[in-house]
Amino acid sequence: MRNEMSRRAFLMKSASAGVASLLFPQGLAFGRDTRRLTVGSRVIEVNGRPASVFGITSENGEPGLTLAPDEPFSLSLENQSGVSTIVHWHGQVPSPEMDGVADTGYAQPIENGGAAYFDFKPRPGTHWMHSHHGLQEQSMMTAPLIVRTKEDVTADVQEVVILLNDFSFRSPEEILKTLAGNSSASHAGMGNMPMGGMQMDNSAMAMGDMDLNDVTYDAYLANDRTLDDPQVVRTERGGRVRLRIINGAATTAFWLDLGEVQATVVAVDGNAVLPIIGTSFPLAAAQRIDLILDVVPGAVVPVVAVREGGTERTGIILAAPDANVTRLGSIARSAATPVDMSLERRLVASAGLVKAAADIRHSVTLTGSMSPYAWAIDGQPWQTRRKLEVKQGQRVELEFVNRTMMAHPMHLHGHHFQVVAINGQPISGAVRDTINVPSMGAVTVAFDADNPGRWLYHCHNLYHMASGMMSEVVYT
Ligand SMILES: [Cu+2]
Repeated sequence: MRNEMSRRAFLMKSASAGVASLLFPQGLAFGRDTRRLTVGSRVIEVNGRPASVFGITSENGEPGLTLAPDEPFSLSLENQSGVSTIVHWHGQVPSPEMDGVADTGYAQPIENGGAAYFDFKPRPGTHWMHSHHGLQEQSMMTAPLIVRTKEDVTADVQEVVILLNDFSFRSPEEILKTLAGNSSASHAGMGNMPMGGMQMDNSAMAMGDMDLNDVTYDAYLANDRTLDDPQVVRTERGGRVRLRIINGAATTAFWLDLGEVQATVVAVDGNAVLPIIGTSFPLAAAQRIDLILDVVPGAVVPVVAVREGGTERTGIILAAPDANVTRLGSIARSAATPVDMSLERRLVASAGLVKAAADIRHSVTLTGSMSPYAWAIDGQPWQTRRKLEVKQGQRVELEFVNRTMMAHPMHLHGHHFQVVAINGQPISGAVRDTINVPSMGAVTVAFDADNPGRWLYHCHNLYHMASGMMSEVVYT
């Protein structure tokens, strides 16, 4: 793994340095079957206005990548975005050279016009890809990454992928600058009080003392569209649909709302769970959920995602072949509650970790506040981070203690973990790669240290991560 400098790792490093195309002309380094992803820029229409965003597309121009059962993750990633970038395969657990991050030193950003090569055995499920460079994720350098199983292929189910985004006409740099500016003067000393004014939404406020929604957006998108002009998917065959929903938003947590229609949760973060039936489901940033539902003949089923604490919503429409579709609009009648742990507590992994005592326990504290806008782990920003040491083969328990007034969706790279306690209460929860740690709450996850290297773990609120809520797990 780490100690052998594999040819693949070398390819990746060469590619990162922008010389791979010279060393390994296309088609030589990899077989004819090598796939290609292109990072580019594009213009979409949001609220009737043109918006310049990034995109990641496969050979057929479709967003992201869908792999067939047993198809390797073997591809060249070509950067035509106009800027340097690096793309992380969220939910995949390759060796660290293939993880698509620069912070841990295994790879360098890919320059504009350059390419990088990736080759590993993919993990099945609903995953996604996004820039792990600067604030590009906010500008929609995000796309689905679906790895299908043989069972998926044989199931008589129509698969529908939904990628959610939060969108602003302002640049992410401007958003961060304004957030950081909130630390000054009038807000100093106000602790965790939510703020009104330009960036902080007046509706985005305190539910109790909790802070929700750092950023006010111009729109929320589902597959690039708003609910004023949504994607309409006509159902096929018997009307059974598997929704693969990805929260690719930079900061926003959503409540998924199916109205009266019941759906069955079958997987979270690409990992099967024992079925749970419901009509609404919370989804924190970076999390995924797979739902199965039936659209009966003549029916229209809006799949709506409402921003927590707000009335803004997005979504798509599922409609039986001959059903009349009426538009919903982007504002819900009443505000959604904050995303909570109600579903998390009920989730049970279909295949959890083998029962074992922890060999090592780590506890970290999530710290920071809206004012000053500074987020950290154990009070330490990335530059002075405390590294969590583990050894290969260990069962690791990692406790996140949230001492802040916001929830933080915490993501560990290179591993999936099982949720084993919420607020001190043991559960045999879901296997995931991103767990929402509630405000002033605590969550413990367990994982097997089976992927040596240095691995980021961080809050998946982009601006929290950018302002310091990131550290790493290091194999010693
Ligand atoms: Cu956070």
